[in-house]
Amino acid sequence: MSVPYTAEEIKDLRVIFRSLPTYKDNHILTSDFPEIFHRLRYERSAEQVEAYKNYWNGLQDGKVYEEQYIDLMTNIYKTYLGAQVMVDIIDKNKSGFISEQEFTDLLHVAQTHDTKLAGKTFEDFVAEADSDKDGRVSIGECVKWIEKCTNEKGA
Ligand SMILES: [Ca+2]
Repeated sequence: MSVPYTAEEIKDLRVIFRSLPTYKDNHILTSDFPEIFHRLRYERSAEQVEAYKNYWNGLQDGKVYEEQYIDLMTNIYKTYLGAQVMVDIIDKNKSGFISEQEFTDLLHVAQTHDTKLAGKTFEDFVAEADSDKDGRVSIGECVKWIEKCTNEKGA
């Protein structure tokens, strides 16, 4: 997972996506997550898969669209969480800033990847991520924070 996908590999990603049991009208359902991780040869614990499922179930009625999947897959090499894509989706009310509820939802998934994120409070998040000190964490600040936290990891 250290290099971007080639055009050929992206084609393969699409083939895999479209062959999933629930694929229909350009999306899959989260019930296919164990299957897709298996086909992509991603090793994820049952707990992580469950966290992804719960997360997406809350976001878009459990649907994942093909372009979102491709975006996630092609961005994931930068940070394994695909921080930019995730945060765009997380900012549910499109305010441009991360609310406490949005942060809580994000952390629930992120901490299954990196125990360094576990136990972070919203107050920690604002203190550490708000680099322009306006008291709010913008999407850009949030992406940088995730990258910083995950890059510090030793695992
Ligand atoms: Ca800020």
